[in-house]
Amino acid sequence: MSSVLLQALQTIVGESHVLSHGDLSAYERDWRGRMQGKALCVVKPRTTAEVVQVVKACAAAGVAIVPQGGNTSMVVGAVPDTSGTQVLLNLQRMNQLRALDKANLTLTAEAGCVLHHIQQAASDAGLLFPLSLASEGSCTIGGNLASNAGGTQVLRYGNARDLCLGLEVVTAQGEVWHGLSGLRKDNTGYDLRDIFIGSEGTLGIITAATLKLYPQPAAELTAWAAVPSMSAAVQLLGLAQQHLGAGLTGFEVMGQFALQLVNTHFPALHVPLWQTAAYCVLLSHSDTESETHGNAQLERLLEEALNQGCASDAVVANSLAQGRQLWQVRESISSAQAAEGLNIKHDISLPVSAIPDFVAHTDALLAKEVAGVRLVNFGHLGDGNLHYNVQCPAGTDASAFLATQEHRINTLVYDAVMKFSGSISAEHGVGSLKADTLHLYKDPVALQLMRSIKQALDPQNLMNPGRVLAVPSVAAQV
Ligand code: FAD
Ligand code: 2HG
Ligand code: ZN
Repeated sequence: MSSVLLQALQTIVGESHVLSHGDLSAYERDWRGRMQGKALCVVKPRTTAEVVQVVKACAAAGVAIVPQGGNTSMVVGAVPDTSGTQVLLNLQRMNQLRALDKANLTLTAEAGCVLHHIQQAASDAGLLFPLSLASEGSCTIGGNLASNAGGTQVLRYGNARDLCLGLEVVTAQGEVWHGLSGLRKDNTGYDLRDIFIGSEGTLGIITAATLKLYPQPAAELTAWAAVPSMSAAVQLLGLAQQHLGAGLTGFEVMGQFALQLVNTHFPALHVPLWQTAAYCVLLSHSDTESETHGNAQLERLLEEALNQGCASDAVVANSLAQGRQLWQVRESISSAQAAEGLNIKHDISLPVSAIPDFVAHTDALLAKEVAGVRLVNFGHLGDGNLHYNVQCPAGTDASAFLATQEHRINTLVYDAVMKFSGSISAEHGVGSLKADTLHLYKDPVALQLMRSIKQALDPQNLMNPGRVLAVPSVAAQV
């Protein structure tokens, strides 16, 4: 059967775009090195019509499909399992910009367009596409929407869901939903777009999207501040909101050990003030008037923060280039963590007001329960989103540590997240890493509704099976 399917897929997309031999680790291994899968083959369609044919051929053969964009998922969402039976559908060849409507402030792009190219196309037209992630040089807009990505400008512009007006989707049955509307208002029933956004490839294949654009700000300014504690960081956030209003586009917090890792693994980068305080904050301000006006506002904010004691020191970038260097430090934390070794990630969401108590409680709990554990705590504080990550004790074997401690650490952290009314995924999604955990922390009625949607849209369970909703065990089915 599999050789018949392989031949059918070769006929649809062309022989050279079906890969089944050689080193396929770029497709089969996830970015974090948590999973090495094995695909039946990697299929790279060029058009929506080809995706339709691929989906129909797989459905007829009863073969599962794993959609993949840039393969930067943090939750093992986009690589096949180890069975060698799943077709990996890589969308990277679907990389055309279909339209840019300046008056409507919209851009329509195919799913495989790399995020950075979309940002560039908007900028070339004198506009802004504000979705911004450290992986933007390789992640795709299809992957961003499928995982409802967040990033560093959510505070001002929202997450991927908020930036999307319409979708084109190939359903699990191989039909095309032509939903590429550029409408900002459309109350004609259930919002199908919002069902596919964040569905992590489990309901259908996103083949194109119509995205919201914004005017470019007159000036972009960046500041870095050392802060004595997490509660001081939250106090500084409040001040920044008061002083900068909608101009505050990003507010990131970085713990000392996270910055130490950047300092160690990227010695060419200058990491300011990291040795002087428990945390540093990076904030960006998009001013609609001018650089001089924006700078003056930032200076006033920082002066007040220093006076109130919620910052102990601060620098304002004196050029766009210097601002970019500060952001590079922040965006290198994930790679520095990877260079330090395998690790445990907790991409958690909390009410901003609860974050200082959550951190005090959970830092102490982990220090007591897991001797020597190293916390890499950073994230999008302005959105209430922490990357509360865990590195094994120095000098220990990371794989062995994860094998024995990951489940226990996850339970400690996620139970604490629940205690403080949070969520176990803020922006990375569930993937396969959290699929077995979700049912412990999600409302049972919500889970039942999600299963009903999955059953209605993908009754054969062929779209990225085992992601988001774990396959129920036989015992659970009876
Ligand atoms: P993939 O990893 O290929 O896929 C992600 C999920 O979407 C998978 O479940 C996959 O099956 C599905 N999928 C992909 N394409 C499609 C499609 N066309 N149709 C249907 N389903 C599809 N995430 C954040 O939210 N914020 C961050 O700040 C952030 N920073 C990151 C920094 C680094 C260094 C890295 C490596 C990752 C980061 N991520 C972040 C995680 C990741 O980059 C994002 O989730 C990104 O949106 C994934 O895009 P991708 O194209 O790589 O998708
Ligand atoms: C970021 O904010 C990403 O840099 C990655 O979401 C977070 O590595 C992580 O845990
Ligand atoms: Zn993040």
